[in-house]
Amino acid sequence: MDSVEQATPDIKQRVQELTQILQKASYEYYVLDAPTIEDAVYDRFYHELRDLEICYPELISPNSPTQRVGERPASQFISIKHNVPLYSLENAFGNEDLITWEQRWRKVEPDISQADYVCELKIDGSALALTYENGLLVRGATRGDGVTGEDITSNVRAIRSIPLRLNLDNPPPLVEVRGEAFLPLDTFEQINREREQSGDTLFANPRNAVAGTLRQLDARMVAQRKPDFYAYTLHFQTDKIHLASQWDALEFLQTVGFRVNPERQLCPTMQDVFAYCDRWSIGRTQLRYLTDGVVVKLNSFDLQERLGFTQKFPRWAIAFKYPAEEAPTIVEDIIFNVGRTGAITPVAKLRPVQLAGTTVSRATLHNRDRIEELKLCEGDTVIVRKAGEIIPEIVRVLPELRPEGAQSYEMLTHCPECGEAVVKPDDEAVTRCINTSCPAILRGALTHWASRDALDVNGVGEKLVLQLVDQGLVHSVGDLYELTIEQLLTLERMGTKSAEKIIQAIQDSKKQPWARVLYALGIRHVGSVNAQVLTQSFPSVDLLAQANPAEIAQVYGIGSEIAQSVHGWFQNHGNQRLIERLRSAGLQLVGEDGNTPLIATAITGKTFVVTGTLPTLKRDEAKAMIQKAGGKVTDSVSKKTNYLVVGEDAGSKLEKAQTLGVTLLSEDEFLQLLEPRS
Ligand code: 1X8
Repeated sequence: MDSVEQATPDIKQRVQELTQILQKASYEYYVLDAPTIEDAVYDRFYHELRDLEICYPELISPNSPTQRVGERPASQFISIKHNVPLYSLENAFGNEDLITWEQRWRKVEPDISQADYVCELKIDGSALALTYENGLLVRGATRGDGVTGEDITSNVRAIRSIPLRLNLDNPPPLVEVRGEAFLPLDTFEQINREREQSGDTLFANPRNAVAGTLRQLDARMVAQRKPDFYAYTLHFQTDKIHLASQWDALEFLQTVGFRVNPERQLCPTMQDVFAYCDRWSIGRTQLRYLTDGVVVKLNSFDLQERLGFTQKFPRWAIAFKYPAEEAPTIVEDIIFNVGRTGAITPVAKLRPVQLAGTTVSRATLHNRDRIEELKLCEGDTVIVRKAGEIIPEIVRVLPELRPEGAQSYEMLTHCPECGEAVVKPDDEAVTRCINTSCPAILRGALTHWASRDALDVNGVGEKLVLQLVDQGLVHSVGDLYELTIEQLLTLERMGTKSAEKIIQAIQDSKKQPWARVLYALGIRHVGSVNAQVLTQSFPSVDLLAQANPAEIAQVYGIGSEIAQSVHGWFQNHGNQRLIERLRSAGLQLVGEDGNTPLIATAITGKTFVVTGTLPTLKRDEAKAMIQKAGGKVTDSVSKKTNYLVVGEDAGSKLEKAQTLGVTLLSEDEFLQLLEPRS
C-alpha cells in the first residue's frame, strides 16, 4: 500500500468503517459470546486497518481496535484517588443476618412497604474502577483501599470484554463503571500448568492469579492470560439519561457494551432472596468462574440514596457469603520438596480429612515467610481450606489446641538432599538449593527432560531416574545419550527387553524437534508455549544463544524477565557444555523447514519489505528467499521493519523507510546477507 501525503476522505471513511466493523465483531465475540464473523475475516479487516494506520498515523484513534495492547511496558504504577470511593460490603453468613439487615434498613425508612431486591453473584476476582470521558475509556484503576487505587489503564485496555468506547450516541462527559475482573477456571488452570512447566511458583487461586496478572507491567502478558470482566455498578451525572434502579443500570451497562452477569435476578421479597442464595450454593460449583457469595442490593436508586452509607458500608446492600470449604485437622510433619529449579517448598503432612469432596492429606506452606507467619508447631491443629484451589492450604493455626512443649517448625538451612547451604535472596520469597550437582535438582531435570511435553522418552520416569542417579550412572542430561544396555542391566529388576526398549526410546528422542528440546532444557520461565514462540523467532540454538536480552524480548509474548532468564542460561559454562554434548549426540538444535535444516543467516528473525524493480531478482523471488531463510516479509514499512530491499523506481515506501531510519539494502547487499553465518 503506497501512502500519499494526506489521507483522502475515502481513506478516512474506510478507517471509520473498519473501526466500527471490528468493534462490533469484538463485542459479539468477547461480550456476547456469539461471533458473527470468522476469525480469518476479522484478521483481514484488522490488518487492513492496521496497514492504513501505519501509513496515516494521524488517523489512529485511541479507541481503535489496534490500540488495545501497547508495546511498551510500564515501569511502575501510579497511585490515583477514585472519583467515587469503592465501598466494601457488610457480610451476611446466613438467612438470619439477611433478616437483621432488612429490619435495620426498614428502621431507617419505616414508610416503605414493598421493596424489590436485586441478587447478583459475588465474583471472586479483583474489583476495577473504569473512567469514561465523553464515552472513551481514559482510565482503569484497581480498588486499592477503596479511596486510592493504582492506575493500570494499559492493562485494563488489554481485557477484551471491556469496551474502549461506550456504545452511546451522546455520552455523558464522565461515566464511572465498576466491576470485577476475573480469570475463568479453565484459564486459571492452564496458567498454573504453564507455570509448573516453567518452574514458577503456582498461583494459589484464581483471585491471586487475576490480581497478579493486573499488576503485570507488560500489558501483552495481560492480553495473553485473557482475564474477563463483569460490570455491576454505574455512576454518571447527566440529565439526559434517567435510570431508576440497579436493574435498569445493569441493563444499561449491557447495552453500552459491557458483559453483565446473566445470573442476576429481581427478587420482590426476602423469601425470593433466600431461594436465590440457596439455589446458587449448589449451582455455583457448575460455573466457569469462582463465586464466594451473593450480593443483595435494594433495587430502587431513590431508596438507595435515602438510606446512604454507614462509616464503612452502604446500608442498601449486603454480601451473603457461602461458607468456605474449610476443616480442622492436625499437622503430622513438615517435609521439604526440592524442585528441579532448586526451589524448596515446605509441605505439611496432615492427618487425612474430607474436604470439598476429596481427602486432603497434604497442604502447601508455600515458603519460609508463610511458616513464620503461621508460627506452626509440631502437632498443631490447623484449619485447611480448599476453595476451587488446586492445592489445599493452611489458613490458620489454633494455638489453644497446641500440645504442651511442642517444638516450632523452622525453615531448613541446608538442602535435605545434598546437605549444601540453601539461599534465600531478600527480594524473593523462595528458598533455593543452588548446588548444580544436587541429586534432587538432577532428578528433576532428568524427569522433566523425559516428560511427555518435553522429549517424551518412554520408560524414563521418576523411578528409573531415581535409580540412575543413585547408582551414579547419570550425572547430567547429556549422560543419558551414552547409557548402554549393560549399564541398565546392573539396575535392580531390569530385564534385557526393558533395557533395550529404554535405550531405543532415548535414541528416538534425538528426533524430537528443536522447540521440544528448548522446553526440555528446563530454563526458568520457558514452558512449552514460550519454547514454541521462541523457536519461531530463533530457529536455531546458536541464534538464541547469541541473542541479547533486548533481542529476545522483541518476540511477541516474551517479556524482559523471560528474556533475561534465557540469556542468563546460555551464559553459564556448564550449560554451554551441555549444548555441545547434545549437539554431538545428534539432537535437533535447529528448526525444520520442510525436511531441510534451516541455515541461519543474518536474515533469520528479521522483518523485510521489498520495493521497486531489482536488477536481477523478481520481487516475489526475493520475498521467497527471505521467508526460506526464516525472515518475515510485510507489505508496508513501519517501526518494526528491519530492512527495506530497494530497486529502481521505489516510491513512498523508500521515503517512509528513510524517515523511520530503516536500513536500506541493494540487491547485492541483500544477497550478501543471505550467506550463512559462520
Ligand atoms: C463486590 C462485588 C460485587 C458484585 C459482584 N462481585 C463482587 N465481587 C456485584 O454487585 N454484582 S459488589 C462488590 C462491592 O461493592 N464491594
